Amino acid sequence: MTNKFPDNFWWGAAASAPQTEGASNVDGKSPTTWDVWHEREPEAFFNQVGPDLTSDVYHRYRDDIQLMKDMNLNSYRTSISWARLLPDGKTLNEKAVAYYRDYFQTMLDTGIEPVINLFHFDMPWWMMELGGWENADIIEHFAYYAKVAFEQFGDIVKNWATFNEPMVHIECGYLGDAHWPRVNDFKRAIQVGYHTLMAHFAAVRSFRQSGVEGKIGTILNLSPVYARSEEAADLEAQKWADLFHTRSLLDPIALNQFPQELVDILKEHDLLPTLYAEHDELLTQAIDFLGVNYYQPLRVKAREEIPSTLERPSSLYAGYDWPEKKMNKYRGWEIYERGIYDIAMRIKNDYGNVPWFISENGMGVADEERFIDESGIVQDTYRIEFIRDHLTWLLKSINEGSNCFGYHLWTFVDCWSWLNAYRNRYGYYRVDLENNLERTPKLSSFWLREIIEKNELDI
Ligand code: BGP
Repeated sequence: MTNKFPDNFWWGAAASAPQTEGASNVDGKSPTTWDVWHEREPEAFFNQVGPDLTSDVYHRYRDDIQLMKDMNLNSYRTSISWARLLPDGKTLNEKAVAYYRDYFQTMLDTGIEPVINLFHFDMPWWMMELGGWENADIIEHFAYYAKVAFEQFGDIVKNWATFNEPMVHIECGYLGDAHWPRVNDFKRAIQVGYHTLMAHFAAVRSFRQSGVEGKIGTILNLSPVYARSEEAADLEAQKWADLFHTRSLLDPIALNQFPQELVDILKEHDLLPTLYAEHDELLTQAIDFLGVNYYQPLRVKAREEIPSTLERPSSLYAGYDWPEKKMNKYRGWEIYERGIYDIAMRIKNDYGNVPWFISENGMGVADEERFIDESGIVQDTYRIEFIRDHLTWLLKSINEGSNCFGYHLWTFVDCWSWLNAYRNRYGYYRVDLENNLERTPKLSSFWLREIIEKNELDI
C-alpha cells in the first residue's frame, strides 16, 4: 500500500456557471429556469437569495484563478451557461465567447486544466417554455449547443462533460419539487430521463464529428446502495434501488446498453418511453471517462407491501435508517467514507475499469462564521477530516487497481446553492456576503495545498 497518488493526479475543485457567475442579466444572457423561478417565487429560496447574487465569477475569475494557483490546484471543473452562449438557442453571443475564452485561457496559462461541463441543471427559459426535457426537440437543440461549444472552445478545452448529475434534474423536477417544473409523474420522468440520455449521446457524437482533440465524458451522482440485511427481500429491494438510481443511467452511458430487467419492469407497467428515431445509432456512442459525484450512500430495506402500480422507484423498496450512521446534520446527508471505495470497485469490476475521477465530494456546513479565528480564517477541521477520510478510502481503491485519476472537492469558493442559496458553505475559500464578496482561505485550503505538493496522504 502506497500513500502516493498517481502521477498527474487531478487535484481540483468543482463548480457550475449558474452557481458562481452571477451577472444573470448581463451582456446578452437570456434567463434560465432558475432566474424565472426566483423572480416569480423568491420566497422559495433561502433568505430569498437567487442566482443573481453569487460569488460573481463573471467579473472575478482572474482573481479566483490566482487563488487556485496559491492552493496548488492543477484542474478545475465548471460549466458553460447555455443561456449565455446561445441566448435564443441559435444566435452566438460574442460577449459570452470572449468571457469563456479568457476564463479558460487564464486557467491554462496558470497551469490549471479546465474541465468544462455543458449542462448543470440550468435549462434556458426559452427551452423550458417549449416543454424542456419533455420535448424530444431538445436533443437536437442540445447537440447544436454542444457543437457550438466545441467549435468555440475546442482549441483550448481538452476535457469535456455533457451533464452534471442528470438524475437530479429528472428526479427533482419530475418526481419532486426541488427543481422546476415540479411535476410529479413517473411516466413523464422516464421520458425526461430518456431524452436526457439521448441528448448526452448526441453531444458525444457531435464531439467526435467536430474533430476536436480531447476527451469527453459525463458526471453522475452515484450512491452505493446498501441493503439492511442479507435476507432475500432486502436484497431484492437493493437490486431495484440500484437499477433505478444507478444502472438506469450508468449502464447506457458506460456500457452502451440498458439493463434488461429495468426495461422489462417498465414494459410491464406501461412506462417505457417513446423512442427517438436515432436511438440505435446514438446508443453506440462511448465515453472516454466518467466523473463521479459522491456525497452519500442509499440504504434500503424491503417494503412491507409492494403496491400494484409503480408510481416511483421507491414503490419497490423502502428507505432504511441505519442506526449507526454518521450524519452531516446541516445537509441531512449520511457521511460514509467507505462508499467511495465501493464505487471504485464497482467501476473496476462491472464497468471495465473505465478511467474516472471524483468530480464532487464535500461537506456543506451552516454558519461557518462561528469557526473564524482571530486571524480571520475559518477553522474547518471537520472538512479536513471529511476529505482525509474519503481520500484514505480512495487511495486504498487505487492501490487495488482502480483507474481513478483525480479528486475534485465541491467547491472552491463558497457558492450559491439552489434553493439553499448560501445556507451551507462548501468552499476551500469563504465568501463574505456582507463585505463585497471578499474571499478568505479556510484552514482546509492550506491543508490540501500540502497534500497536493507531496501528492501523498500522510496517514
Ligand atoms: C451536487 C450538485 C452541486 C452542488 C452540490 C451540493 O448535487 O452537483 O450543484 O449544489 O450537490 O449540494 P447542495 O447545494 O444541494 O447542498
